[in-house]
Amino acid sequence: MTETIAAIATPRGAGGVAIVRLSGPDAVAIAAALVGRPPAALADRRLSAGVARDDDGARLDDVLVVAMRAPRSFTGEDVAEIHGHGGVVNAGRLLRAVLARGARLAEPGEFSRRAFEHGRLDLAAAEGLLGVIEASSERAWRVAQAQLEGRMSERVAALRARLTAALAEIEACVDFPEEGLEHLAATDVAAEVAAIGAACAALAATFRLGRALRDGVEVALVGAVNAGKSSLFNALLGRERSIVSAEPGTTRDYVEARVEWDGVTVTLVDTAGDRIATEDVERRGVELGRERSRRADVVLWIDEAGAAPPAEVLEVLGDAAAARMIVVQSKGDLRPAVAGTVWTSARSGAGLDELRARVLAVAGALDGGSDEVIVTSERQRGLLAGAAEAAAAAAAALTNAVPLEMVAVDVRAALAALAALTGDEVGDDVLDVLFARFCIGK
Ligand SMILES: Nc1nc2c(ncn2[C@@H]2O[C@H](COP(=O)(O)OP(=O)(O)OP(=O)(O)O)[C@@H](O)[C@H]2O)c(=O)[nH]1
Ligand SMILES: [Mg+2]
Repeated sequence: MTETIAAIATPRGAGGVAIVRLSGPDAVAIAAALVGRPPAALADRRLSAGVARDDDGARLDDVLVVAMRAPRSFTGEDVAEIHGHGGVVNAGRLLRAVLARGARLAEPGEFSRRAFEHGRLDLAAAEGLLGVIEASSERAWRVAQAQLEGRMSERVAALRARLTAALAEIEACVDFPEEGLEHLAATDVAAEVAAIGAACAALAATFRLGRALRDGVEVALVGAVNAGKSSLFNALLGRERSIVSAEPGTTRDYVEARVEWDGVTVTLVDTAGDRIATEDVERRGVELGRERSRRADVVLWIDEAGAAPPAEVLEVLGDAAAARMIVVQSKGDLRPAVAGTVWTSARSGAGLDELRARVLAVAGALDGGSDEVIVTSERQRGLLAGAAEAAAAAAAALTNAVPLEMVAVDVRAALAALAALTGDEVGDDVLDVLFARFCIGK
């Protein structure tokens, strides 16, 4: 027996309306009882006004109640919603009243999970749904809506269909070696499997952008004392947030601020200037700045003369420091541009647009105008990378004349990863395709 679950579906706090949502076999009966009516009195998908009362008949709130009976509901089960006035206490009282009538408090994500279990949305779409709810920029929202709409699932389904067809060819050759092997060579299954693997890898690689859109990117400004870091930080921010002065060693602690560039949330981190500090406070400040810079997605090395960072700085920044570093020439109004740097002036604003674009490019988040099918979760990325690896292994095995049974194992592993992405299992579809394409009865 499935239990009937209930939860407040609207955000906590003061608001015009709060919604208590129920799903499960008793959802409609509980909502109806709350307003003192029989379940049949709630017409499907029609709002009914009523007075919600607790078990003892005490008045709780004026509400609107709606029943959405299975299967035409979000979860695919009977769903009911109670729309009451907003407010933490009011919504809490309504929720307690439905719990008292037999509903159980829902676990996080349990409504969506039930929707998935009843086939109302697949796993990729469920992740898209989460992305829509969590989107902090228009661009992140667009990507999430495309995923909710099924773009990722369609793409994965197409790859699965191609891979299933390739597996069918391979399986046929396992069963009928003489006729099969010639057929396999003629259709060039190896090239097809390799192409599918490459497509999976390309899709997995979009996660850099997906993650940037979801979590934002961190950009640390580092350099020697007085290099103009805080001035550039303020100029990029468009307001005076960090203290600027001609005195070297002005910034003691790191300072953070958020901006949005091209729909990507960017956290700028201004750090204490690098020098052999004599005071404890400054030394600690430099250390904290370095720690912060080590985990930044992009590091701006700021220098008035446009000089590259010393080896010691690259060492401190650790892995792949050079790949995520941009050398920025500061105070450009005082000197001509040095080749190989981004030439900027905090005073005149020169070069700031170019710097923003370079930051997004290094973070892999440049707006290419086609943010349609973007991997937005580590789960999806891992599965696609796994599928890519297995497909590449299968393609290599095919060209190296490894026994076909073993090739089929790799192809099945790739298929299983793709199936897991949308939450399906590899079913009998492989066999279905095989039998449909070859005349087994002969
Ligand atoms: N002409 C000119 N001067 C600048 C520019 N940017 C910064 N300065 C000057 O350079 C000096 C140092 O600037 P800051 O922004 O405080 O430098 P910083 O790198 O944050 O310095 P510390 O925090 O001490 O490490 C100040 O006197 C600024 O006015 C610029 O674009 N043009
Ligand atoms: Mg500073």
